[in-house]
Amino acid sequence: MSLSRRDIMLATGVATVASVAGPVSRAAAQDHDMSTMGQTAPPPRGAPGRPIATGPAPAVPRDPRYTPVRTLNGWTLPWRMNDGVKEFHLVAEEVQHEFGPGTVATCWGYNGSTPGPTIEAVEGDRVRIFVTNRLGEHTSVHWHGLILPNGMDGVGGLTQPTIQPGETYVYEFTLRQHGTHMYHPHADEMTQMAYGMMGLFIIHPRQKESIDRDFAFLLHNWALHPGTWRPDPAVMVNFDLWTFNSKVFPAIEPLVTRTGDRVRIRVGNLSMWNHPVHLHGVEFLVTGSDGGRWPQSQWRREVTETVSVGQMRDIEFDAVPGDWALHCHMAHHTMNAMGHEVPNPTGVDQDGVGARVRQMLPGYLPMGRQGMAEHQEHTDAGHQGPANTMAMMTGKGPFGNIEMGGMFTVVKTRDDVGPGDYADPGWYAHPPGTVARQVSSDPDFGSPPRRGT
Ligand SMILES: [Cu+2]
Repeated sequence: MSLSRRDIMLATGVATVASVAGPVSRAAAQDHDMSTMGQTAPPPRGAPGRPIATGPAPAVPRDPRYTPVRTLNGWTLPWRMNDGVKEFHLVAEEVQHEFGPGTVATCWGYNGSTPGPTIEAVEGDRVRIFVTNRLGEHTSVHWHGLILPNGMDGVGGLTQPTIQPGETYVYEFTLRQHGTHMYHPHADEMTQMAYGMMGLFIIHPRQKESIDRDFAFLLHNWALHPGTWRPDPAVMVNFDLWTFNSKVFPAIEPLVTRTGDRVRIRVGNLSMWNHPVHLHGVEFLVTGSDGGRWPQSQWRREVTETVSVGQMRDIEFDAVPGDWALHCHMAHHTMNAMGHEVPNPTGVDQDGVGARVRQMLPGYLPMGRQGMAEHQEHTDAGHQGPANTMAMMTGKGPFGNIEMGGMFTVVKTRDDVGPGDYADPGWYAHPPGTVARQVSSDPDFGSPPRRGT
C-alpha cells in the first residue's frame, strides 16, 4: 500500500483542508482506496451485518449471589434456566459498529455487537452455551482461561470440527473456578479477532464479595485505515484505533462511582500490544486475574498495571471524589488514526510550502510547527481529513480540549451518586482553592534555577 504524502498528512492531521475542499479530499481518499485496498464503498446504505444497536439491552435475570458486572458501553447476555442448567445463546455475525462519533465500520461480533455480550455466572454453575454461526466462514468459540473438558475448549481442528456457516453447536460444562475470563474464536483467529470477535466471561465466587461497583472492559486495536469502512486484519503493528470495549474516547462511557465505594475494574487484553493501564488519584490494589481473586498476601499496590496480551487483571480501590483519568500509558494508544511514516513537522517553518500547496488545494493549512496540540483546534474549525476517520485527538473537558482519543476515559466519583446509578454526573465541581491557577503571563516571572548559561 502506498499513500501519497498528502494523504498521509491529511490522515494524520499534520495538514488539514478546510471543509470547502472536503469533496476534493474525500474523492482523493476514495481513489487511493480503490486502487490499493478495494474497500471504499461507504456502507451506511445496504450495509451488511446487523445495524448499530440502539435502545436498551435485553433484561437479564437477577441473581442475588453477586453484584452484576458493568460492561463499559456493553451489555450482559440473558440466560434461561433449563432443568438446573444455565443456558446462553451466542450468535457469531457481522455487525455495523460505531467506534466514536461518525466513525462506523463493518465488524464481526456476537449477538449484534463487538465486543459480544458479557457472560456472567457463579462458580459451580453448569452452563450450556449454544453458538450459531451466521458468518460467511466457519468459526469456533474458545473459553479463554476456563477449566473444562478438553472437547469443550473450542480449538477448531484440535478439539472439535469448526462450526460451519448456518450451523449451531452446543458447549456444556460446569464452572470449576471464579475470576475474570474471556471468549473468542479459535478458527481463522487472526482475522476474526481483528474484526472484533471477543467477549468477557465473568465467574463470581460462591461467597458473595463486598464490591460496590464492578466494571469490565477488553483492550483491543484496529487497523481501520483513514477513509475505509472495514478493519484490515493483515496489520501487525501500526494500528489506527485503540479501544476499551471497541470504543474510543470520548465515546467510552465514564466509570461512575460514589465516594467510598469499593470499586473493581477488570481489564482483559485481546489486542496485539501490552497495555500499561494507569489510574489517577489512588494507589489501587492488583487483586486478581484469570486466576480469580488472589489471596490478600499476593495483592500489590500500584498506580499502573500492565495487562499483557491474552491476560486479565483485576484492580480494586476505594473511590475518592473527582474526575480521575483512566488510560493506557502508551502515549500513542491515547490517540486515534495516525500515519506512522509522517515527517516530524515540529520546528519546521512550513509557511512558504503552505502557500504553494494552496494553489493546488484551496484551504490547505500546514500545522505542527509548535507541537501537535493545534490538531484538535483545526478539527473544531471544521477542517477534515479523509471520510470515516476519527480525528487524532478528541474529547473536551470543563477547561478545554483534553487532546486524547483511544484508550482514555474518566472515573467520576461523587458524594451523591445513588446505589446502582451509573448516569454521567457531568464534570467535577472542585472545592474552592483546589484547582491549579495562573499567577503570571511573563516568561521571566520569578527566578527559577535553570541549567546552562
Ligand atoms: Cu496501550
